[in-house]
Amino acid sequence: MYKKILKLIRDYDTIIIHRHMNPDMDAYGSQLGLKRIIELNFPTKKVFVVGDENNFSFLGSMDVIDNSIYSNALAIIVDVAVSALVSDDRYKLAKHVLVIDHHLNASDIADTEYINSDYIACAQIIADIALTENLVVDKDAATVLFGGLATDSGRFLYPNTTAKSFEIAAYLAKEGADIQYIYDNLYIETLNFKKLKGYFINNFKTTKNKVAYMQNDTSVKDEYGVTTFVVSRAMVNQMSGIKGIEIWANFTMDENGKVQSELRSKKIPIVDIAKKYGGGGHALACGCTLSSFEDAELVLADLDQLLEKEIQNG
Ligand SMILES: [Mn+2]
Repeated sequence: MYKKILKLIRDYDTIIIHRHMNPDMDAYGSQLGLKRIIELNFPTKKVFVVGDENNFSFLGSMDVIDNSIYSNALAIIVDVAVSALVSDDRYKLAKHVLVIDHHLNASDIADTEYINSDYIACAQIIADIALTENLVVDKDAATVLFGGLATDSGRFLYPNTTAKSFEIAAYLAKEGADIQYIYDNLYIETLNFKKLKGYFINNFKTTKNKVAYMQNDTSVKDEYGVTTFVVSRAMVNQMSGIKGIEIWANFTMDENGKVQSELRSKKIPIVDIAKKYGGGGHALACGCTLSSFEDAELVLADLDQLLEKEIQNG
């Protein structure tokens, strides 16, 4: 399959690389790393990267290109396979669409696809292509790819971190990846963000059977100068990793008066409770949108009930 990917790259003079919206470091790293590798190994080709930007833009900037550039181009889409999530839908203008991803979803946009969910990061796939096919990789490419690998694996912590993940990490380190640069940027936080974490740790409550929870009205985001998304999604896991806490939930009032609810569990599946309230997600990490904090009490009662049953069943 890697040979087929390389043939496609060889066949096109212009290549535009896309990835998902709200890019994480794996999306950025896969995109920018692949761009650099193509430039190093096929110097006559024109390679562009497009999409929305955010805090991770320190890894590299996006190109602003005209629609006409797509007409004879190959579009490569990394770290995402479905149309609804791709940033910049002009890939549809390209002559051929190649998807390289490690999520479970089947692609609805690919002319050619390589999807391998055994790989913990898309960056691991890109690096493996370079390693297997003996492509030149420099410090810049290795650094951004290492960033993708380190973050999508939870700093080599998540269960599907494999020997292959470390093999690729070692390869990228040998090629000069600036690991310190990546970690320096990952572990730096704003003072407000750090203080907001402290607020969570000091103020969460627990139900009878120890569901940890927070209910945040809009004053929290105002006081700490952050978005609702940060209070809701970025803070939920301040209640994780605590002995005796199996389930935790974060309820945050948004600008429309709805309560954004993030539900998490160590081992007991909770997604059916999220679904009961119109939400969904993964078995142990899910969410729903509620009309009020009164409804949040209902969700908490259901989660508490679930733990009650667990306790009874031993
Ligand atoms: Mn990824």
